[in-house]
Amino acid sequence: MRVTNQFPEHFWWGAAASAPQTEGASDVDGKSPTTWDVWHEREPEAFFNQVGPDQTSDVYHRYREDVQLMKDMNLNSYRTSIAWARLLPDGKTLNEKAVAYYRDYFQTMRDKGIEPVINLFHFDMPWWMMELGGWENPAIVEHFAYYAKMAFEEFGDIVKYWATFNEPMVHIECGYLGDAHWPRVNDFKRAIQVGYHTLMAHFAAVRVYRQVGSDGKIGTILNLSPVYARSDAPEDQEAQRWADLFHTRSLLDPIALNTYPQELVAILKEHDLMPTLIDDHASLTQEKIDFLGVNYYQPLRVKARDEKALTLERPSSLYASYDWPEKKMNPYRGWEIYEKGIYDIAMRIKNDYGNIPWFISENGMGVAEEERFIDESGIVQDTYRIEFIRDHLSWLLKSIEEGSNCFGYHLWTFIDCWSWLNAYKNRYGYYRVDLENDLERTPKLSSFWLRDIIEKNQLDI
Ligand code: BGP
Repeated sequence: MRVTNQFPEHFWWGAAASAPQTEGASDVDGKSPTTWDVWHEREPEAFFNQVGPDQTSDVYHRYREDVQLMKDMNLNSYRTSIAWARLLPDGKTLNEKAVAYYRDYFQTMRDKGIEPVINLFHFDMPWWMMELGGWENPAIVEHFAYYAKMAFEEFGDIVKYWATFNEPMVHIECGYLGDAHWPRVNDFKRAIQVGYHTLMAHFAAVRVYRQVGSDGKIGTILNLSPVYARSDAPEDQEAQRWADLFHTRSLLDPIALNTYPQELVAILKEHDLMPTLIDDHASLTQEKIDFLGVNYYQPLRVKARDEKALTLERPSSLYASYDWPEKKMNPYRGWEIYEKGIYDIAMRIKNDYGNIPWFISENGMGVAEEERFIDESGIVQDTYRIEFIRDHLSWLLKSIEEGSNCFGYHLWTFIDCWSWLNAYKNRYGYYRVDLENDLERTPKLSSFWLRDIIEKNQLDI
C-alpha cells in the first residue's frame, strides 16, 4: 500500500465551478440569454423548486468576497468558466462590461496567489447560437473558435491555464440522447454529429490558442468513469469494451492521442451513423493538448444484455447496467462511491495515454437537504464529505507514488452552486450558501479540514 502522505510540490489545491452555475446576473450588463435562461423562462416547473440560473450565488457581484474566502482556505487554484453569451452577446460584438468583469475577477485571484483555470464552455449554449442549430450546425466550429480567440486575446495575459470544454459528453448525451439538457432530442445519429462538431470545436480552439502565440497551457475536461464488467465471461467483457468505447475512448482518444478508435468507426459505419466530416477534419485532428482535467464521481458497472439489440439506438443498446452487490452508496445523492476508481483512472492515463499531465478537475459529494447537518454554531458538520475526500485523496496519492502524472485536486465545488435541473437540490460546497438570507456564505467543517491539509501539503490519516 501507500508509503507517503506527502503530495508533490506545487500540487494544485482548488475547487471548480462554472459561470452559469454561480454568476447570476443573467440579463445584466449586456449578457444575452442561454438555453438555460430561455428554458427556465418557458418552463420553470422543470427546475427543482423552480429555481433558475438567475438565482445563483451572485458571483458576478460578489467575486471579491469569494476570492478572499478561497484565500482563507489556502486554495492555490480555482476553475470557473466564461459565459459565451456574456462575452459575445450576439456572437460578434465584444461586451466591454464582460471583459472588465472577467479581467478583474481573474486578476483578483492572481493577486491572491490563486491560479485561475478558465474553461470556455460549461453547458451554456447562447440562445443566438441555438437558433442557428446549436451543436448540429457545422458553423459552430468557427463561431466557437472566434469566441475562444476573443477570450485568449482579452484574458491571456492573466490566465495561463485554459480548458476548451467541461464534460462534453454531458451536453451530447443529455441534450441529444435524453431530455436533461436543451434541445431535449433523442436521436443517436444527431448525437454523433453533435459530438463530432464538439470535438472539432475543441481542436479549432486549441489551434487558435497556438496561433495567438500564448505562453500558457490548454487542455480539456472530461468526465471519465472507469467501466467495470460483472464478470470475466467473454460476453460481459465485450459489454465492458463497448461501454468504454462510447463513454471514454470516443472523446479521450481523439483529444489525448489524436486518433479515432477504429472499432468505433467500424460500428458507426455498420449502423450508418458516421457523422458528416468538415473540410478541415484531418488537420484539425492533429492539434494536441497540454493537460487533461478529469471529473470523477462514480464508475459505470455493466453486463451483457440478455438479447443483443439488432439496431444501435444508443450506446446502451450494446450493454446493460449492472448492480454490483458490494456497492457503497452516497445515501444523500444516490450515486455510488468507489474511491479506487480514481486510482484506476490514473493508471489508465499512465499506461494508455502517454502519462499526459492531468488533474482531478471535479470530484465531490452531493448532499440533499444538507441543512439537517447544521449544528448549534451554524456550521454544516459534513464529516461524510471529509471522509469522501480523504479516501479519494488516499488513492490518488497511491497513484502518484506509482508514477501517475497527476498535478492537482479540485473539489466540486467551492460554494454550494446552482446545478441545472437540480438547481440547489444537492449541495457540494466547502461553503454553504443561504438562499433565504442574502446568499450568506458559511464555511462547512470540511473547509477547515482541507485548509490544514493544504497547509501541510500532506494527508493525515
Ligand atoms: C457535474 C457537472 C457539474 C455539476 C455536478 C453535480 O457532472 O460538471 O456542472 O452540476 O455534476 O451534479 P448534480 O447537481 O446533478 O448532483
